[in-house]
Amino acid sequence: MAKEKKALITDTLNDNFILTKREKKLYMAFIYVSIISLLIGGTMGLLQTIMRSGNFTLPFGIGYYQILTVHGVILALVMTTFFIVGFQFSLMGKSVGISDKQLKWGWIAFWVMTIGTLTTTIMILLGNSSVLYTFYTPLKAHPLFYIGLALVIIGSWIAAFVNFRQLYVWKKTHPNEKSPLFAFMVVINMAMWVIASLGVAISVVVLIIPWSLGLTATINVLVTRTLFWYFGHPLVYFWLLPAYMAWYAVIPKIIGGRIFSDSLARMAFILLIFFSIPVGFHHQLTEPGIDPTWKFVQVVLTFMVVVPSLMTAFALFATFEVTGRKKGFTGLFGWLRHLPWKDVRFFAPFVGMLAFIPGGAGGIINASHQMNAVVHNTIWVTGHFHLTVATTVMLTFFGVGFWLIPHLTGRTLTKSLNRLGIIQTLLWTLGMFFMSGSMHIQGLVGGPRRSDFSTYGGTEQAQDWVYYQIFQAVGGSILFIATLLIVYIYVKLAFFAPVGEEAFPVAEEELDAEPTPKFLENWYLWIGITIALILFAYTIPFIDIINNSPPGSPPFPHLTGGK
Ligand code: HAS
Repeated sequence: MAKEKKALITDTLNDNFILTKREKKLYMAFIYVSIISLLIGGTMGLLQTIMRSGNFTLPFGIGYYQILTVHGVILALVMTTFFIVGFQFSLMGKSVGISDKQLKWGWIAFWVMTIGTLTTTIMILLGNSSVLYTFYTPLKAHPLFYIGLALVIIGSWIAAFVNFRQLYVWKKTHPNEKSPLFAFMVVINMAMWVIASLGVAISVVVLIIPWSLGLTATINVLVTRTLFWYFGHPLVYFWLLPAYMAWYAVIPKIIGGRIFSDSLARMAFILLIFFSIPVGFHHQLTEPGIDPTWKFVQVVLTFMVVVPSLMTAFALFATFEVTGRKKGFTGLFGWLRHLPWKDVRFFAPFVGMLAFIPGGAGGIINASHQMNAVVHNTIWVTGHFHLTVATTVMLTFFGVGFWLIPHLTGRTLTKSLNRLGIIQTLLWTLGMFFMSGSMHIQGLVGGPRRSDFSTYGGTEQAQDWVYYQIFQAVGGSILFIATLLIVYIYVKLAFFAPVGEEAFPVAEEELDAEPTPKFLENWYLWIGITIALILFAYTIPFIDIINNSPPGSPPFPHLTGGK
């Protein structure tokens, strides 16, 4: 543990660390990259919606798929990963501390991820890697595009192992003590991330990079797609879990309450690691070449992964109600009035929670096999993920930024910045209402996703879709204004707000809470069950895919087809 650290006793139940200047620098470095990414990715989003309205073409031959690739890669893969790694490091630093050596490895993680990001971005900007964030084969990018992405993943693995080490060292010095909730949650999320990203790493390093370098002439499309979605679904939980960390363990403090149940929160995270990985086939339900029995198995597992989110909804309602009643608010919904509506640190994540109600319902529709046939590959799916990741997760991350950034830079959230934050949240919500709402409806009437308007704009059906696309452009423009506003607020919070001490809210358990059962920290058991579930859901169908791939002829060669 860092020698210069002093434990600050904030509560009878919690020993929290004061973050040192040196570690704050590291955590902020990750946040800076994510803010820059938001600005670049948001601008690309605006251009896309305007292009899709049918009234605009880009200069210099810049193509629709090029900006769609920048938008997807920079927002979905880069901005999120940098924010999450930085935020999680701060949670670990706060709850279990960080040593000098771990800090050094944290910087190595940062630089590896940054070099990877720059490499990939340059390749997309040069126009030779417009393969979208899913980089489905047989679309082929420049080898450096994949090498850059591999570096981002390797960097995040380094961060993950630093986090594992941080908890391990803490455990050694606190034998028989329950690990802090933040640290427990971060380790679950990073364990899930490492297990899941192994799939995409194997696909990229073993199959795609040799093929893009011309070392192999063909590639097995279904294998690469399957490995991508083995990673792709847990990827969405990798985004969601840090938002849950804030909902379970930060929001109760902000509203003046306490954690509803430490055990429930841990159980929800354990269920999320179990069921988030063996479900990738629900992205491939319409794909030939996968046995329908195994699609059915993975659909059942997908419905299991809904359970921890329902538990989270229950815990949040309970936190809000219990806190309100303790403060003396009565009646069936009277407790709602106690919530700090004017505090953006609460308001932004709360709107994110609200968005997750339709967002989650949309996910359940997607996962329902027959209904998936209606929405798959339509712009409904784009509407779904703009409600989930771009509203629920993003608004929660924005809410975190309002206290985390000033805490790390030694400044304070002023009343006027708080007010601007509320306006920003409302603008974001309005923009998303227009954009995601019209995407959902256009999807139901058959509007395709990921489609360049110039290729289908002349068709009769496209004339009916134009109105939805105009709504999307209006929504996109409002969202762009909201993006500029959040970047402005963050720059103010990082460099210009008054110097001071902004609190790092860490929620505490009820003083008379039941002790958390020890078995909830049985890592061997949880990781063991996770691996068993993955092997159950993937082994037979994967062998099947390889054995039944048509040999030789592209684009479906046998895995061993080679040159
Ligand atoms: Fe999804 C496609 C199924 C959740 C993101 N999803 C996507 C894609 C993305 C994405 C990016 O089964 C597109 C990928 C691509 O490019 O092709 N999704 C689900 C299911 C869930 C789900 C079952 N998705 C998410 C989350 C995401 C995300 C979270 C990002 C963060 N999704 C699918 C399927 C597809 C799909 C198919 C493939 C579609 C296709 O055909 O291509 C579930 O996890 C959802 C469970 C959620 C709930 C909601 C709980 C509500 C809570 C809020 C409580 C509110 C409170 C407020 C307390 C059950 C916790 C208080 C309110 C007061 C009034 C006081």
